[in-house]
Amino acid sequence: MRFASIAFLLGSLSVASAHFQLQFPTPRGVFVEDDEPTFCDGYTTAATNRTTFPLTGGFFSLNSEHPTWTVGVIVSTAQNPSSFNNFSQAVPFFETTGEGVFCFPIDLATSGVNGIADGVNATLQIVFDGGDDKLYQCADVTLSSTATISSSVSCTNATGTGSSSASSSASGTSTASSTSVSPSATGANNGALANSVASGAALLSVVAAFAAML
Ligand SMILES: *[C@@H]1O[C@H](CO)[C@@H](O)[C@H](O)[C@H]1NC(C)=O
Ligand SMILES: *[C@@H]1O[C@H](CO)[C@@H](O)[C@H](O)[C@H]1NC(C)=O
Ligand SMILES: *[C@@H]1O[C@H](CO)[C@@H](O)[C@H](O)[C@H]1NC(C)=O
Ligand SMILES: *[C@@H]1O[C@H](CO)[C@@H](O)[C@H](O)[C@H]1NC(C)=O
Ligand SMILES: [Cu+2]
Repeated sequence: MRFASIAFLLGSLSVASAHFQLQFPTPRGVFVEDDEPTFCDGYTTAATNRTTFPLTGGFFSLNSEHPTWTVGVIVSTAQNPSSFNNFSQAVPFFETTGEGVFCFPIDLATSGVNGIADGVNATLQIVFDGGDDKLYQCADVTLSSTATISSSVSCTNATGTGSSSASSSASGTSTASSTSVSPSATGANNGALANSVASGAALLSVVAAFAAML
């Protein structure tokens, strides 16, 4: 029993400290790990400094701290969307694997969402599920039929050629990995990783104290 409780606590630790961070387009605000299971990572007001985003040939990139995950994008053309009801599916959900930075195409012009047009303000909400919870980050953009994404914005996949989605996905059981900090994570989120490590260490000492009391 005692071991079971400790194992349970350790299990929650590894799950809670592994999420995702949107890299591009720039998210509404700095990543807040604890708020990521809520609408727009807890940011309920649209940013006024919007990223100019291409109607066709766009992409979004994120850093995944989960080994197996599902991701999709929903979009709203409301000036300040406040509810999931204001969003429509722009990129259908698909499953993929790998930790680190990943980049996926998004073509809003062919998404079939009402109101998508040149000059329109929109909010992209990335919906990510790595097995612990559905997680959300938002980016506020202005759509443009002429803009292209600067070549200084990187678009790469941690696994090189891109771990494909539709492939025979093993069992569907996304087992939580036993460690949250993987050497494959890129340097892009050292702060977030450091936080994960720090909070992990803090929780470990709590677990140790708890174990000592038994
Ligand atoms: C888009 O958003 C910006 C910043 O919030 C605002 O100043 C501008 O008027 C909006 N444009 C349209 C077409 O609604
Ligand atoms: C908007 O401004 C904030 C605060 O200066 C900054 O952190 C963020 O990166 C900016 N967003 C964009 C899309 O430029
Ligand atoms: C957003 O969704 C809320 C809740 O359903 C609704 O009341 C509101 O009218 C919507 N806003 C827009 C701009 O569609
Ligand atoms: C990354 O992999 C996905 C498939 O999982 C693919 O659609 C995408 O084009 C790849 N991105 C790059 C930059 O190769
Ligand atoms: Cu997570």
